[in-house]
Amino acid sequence: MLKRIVTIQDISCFGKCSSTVALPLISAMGVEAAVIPTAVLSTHTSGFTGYTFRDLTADIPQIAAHWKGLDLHFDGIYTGYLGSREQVQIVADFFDLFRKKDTTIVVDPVMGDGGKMYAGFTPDFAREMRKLCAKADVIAPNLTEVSLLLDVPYAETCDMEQIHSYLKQLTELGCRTAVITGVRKGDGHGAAAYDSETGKFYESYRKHTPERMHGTGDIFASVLSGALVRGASIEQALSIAVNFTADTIEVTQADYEDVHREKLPCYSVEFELCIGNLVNYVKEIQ
Ligand code: PXL
Repeated sequence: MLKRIVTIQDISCFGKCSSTVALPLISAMGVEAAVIPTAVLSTHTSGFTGYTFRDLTADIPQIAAHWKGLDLHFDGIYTGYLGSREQVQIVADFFDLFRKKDTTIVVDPVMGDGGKMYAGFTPDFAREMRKLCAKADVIAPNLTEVSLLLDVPYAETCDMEQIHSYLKQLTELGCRTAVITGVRKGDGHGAAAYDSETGKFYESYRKHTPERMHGTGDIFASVLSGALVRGASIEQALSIAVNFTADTIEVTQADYEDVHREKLPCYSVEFELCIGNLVNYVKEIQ
């Protein structure tokens, strides 16, 4: 039977991230995608100025109440960028309302990148976000978000011993599995995971590229969520998410004209050119 994910994150009308990435990728993975928008922005906030921002905090409980009346069932709940600190508790209540035995909850605690918080976020947002991480099955922070969640200094690169220690500390927030994205190892770039129930660690890498590109964290978390809901193990979901994200970065680098290169960080990656790869990765899931 067709599985269904609801993703809870903003709509950035231009700049390909959050919902405009999650919806097509989840659909491409053969999973129905529903959405609760947390805010509507004219663009995302990284690299653009003058963007509009409409906060939809008040709409979320109303959407949840309507859906509860419809008795909707979700196989997955995947949350990303939240539009206000108040939304953290509202989304936690949504988990309580819709979580069933077979629901997989993935929280991407979107708060920052490159050692900096995104515009509009404050340290008390990070403290609140720990509560949502506690209620998730899987969380997928980058190293900036790890530093905010664990209240440790940010470092762009860490050795594996440090990554393993962070992964364990993240699961101590209350989730079963923690994934850290943007992990560097040798000339590789990828992600590492820890399943606190089995005590096993997993890693997956592709070749590192120095250029920063926007939207890749949302691509990773969308694909991770889709793969888990399609029945992949955490090891397989990690590998599919790392490989697809790397595919999108490589295709974008090859395709971008030099004249556009300065816009690359905020125009985001050309994931559309890799949808066929994603369909093939999903076929590998047993
Ligand atoms: O990609 C994360 C993200 C999502 N949504 C909005 C953002 C960002 C990162 O900058 O600004 C609105």
